[in-house]
Amino acid sequence: MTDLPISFTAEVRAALDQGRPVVALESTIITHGMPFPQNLEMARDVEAEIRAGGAVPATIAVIDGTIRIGLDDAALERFAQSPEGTVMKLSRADLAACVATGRTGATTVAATMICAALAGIRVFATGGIGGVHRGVEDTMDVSADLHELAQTAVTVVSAGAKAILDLPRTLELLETLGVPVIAVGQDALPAFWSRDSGLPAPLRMDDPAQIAASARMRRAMGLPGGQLVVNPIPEDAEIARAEIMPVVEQALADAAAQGIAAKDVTPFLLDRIYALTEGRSLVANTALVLNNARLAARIAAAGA
Ligand code: PSU
Ligand code: MN
Repeated sequence: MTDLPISFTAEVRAALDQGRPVVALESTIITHGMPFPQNLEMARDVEAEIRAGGAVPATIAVIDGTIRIGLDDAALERFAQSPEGTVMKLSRADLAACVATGRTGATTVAATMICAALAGIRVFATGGIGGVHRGVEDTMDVSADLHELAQTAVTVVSAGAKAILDLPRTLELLETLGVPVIAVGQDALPAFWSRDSGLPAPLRMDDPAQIAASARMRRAMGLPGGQLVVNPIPEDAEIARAEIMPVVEQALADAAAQGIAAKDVTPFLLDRIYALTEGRSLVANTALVLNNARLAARIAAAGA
């Protein structure tokens, strides 16, 4: 049996041992989702938001082959400033390979869920999840995040999925995979920068205690897998659909023209949209991550 190389910050270890609420955070959003220095500011602010909500934040990454549960400020800064191509973007397919070969990588939603579950953390806050890409009939590009939600028991708090994705197909696949998609405070599925995707969300729960109870019930029933919470971006930070859609179309056209594929698709689109909105998309992105952190702390405190 190979020992698992996993290490915890003292703060996270103590909270888990004492049964206090802990919220996991991903690191790909830092290395591949936002530019420096806004990524570092976001990473620090989101941790502060979780602490203010009475929970302990645990940003997750792999450093030199060790799964790290909780990053200190020096590690956050190292990730935030990492030159392009030096930190792997880890999902289910390459997490173990990265650890076994002593490399360094940032965890996506899928890989963060795996590490959180290994660490005994049941709630995770992020911005957006990966999904079924538009044009999937040609590319077969479906994020491993969806299949992870089907098999790993972590409640993921997101602001929905971006309009760069095929949202109806993303919802269909989540239903097929048996993943509950739970909107908070409204009936509509939120679409990341916009509060309303134009699609109804399959489930709605306005009370964090219901979301926690639903996670416990899945465990009691022996149902594997997690839950996807979709929390609308705060109104004052929203970019309306009519405004963001042409930008999304432009970014998608640019990706097609440049032949962007596989793991590079999502980071490329995020970067293009940032440039095309002159930074507005990033302001919205940061606001919704903080909003998700607040909700995740409440779900963790309610005993998910
Ligand atoms: N969507 C966002 N922001 C992000 C990501 C997705 O709005 O930062 C990141 C997350 O880490 C997510 C990953 O898990 O991209 C999905 O990548 P892919 O589409 O290659 O599976
Ligand atoms: Mn993909």
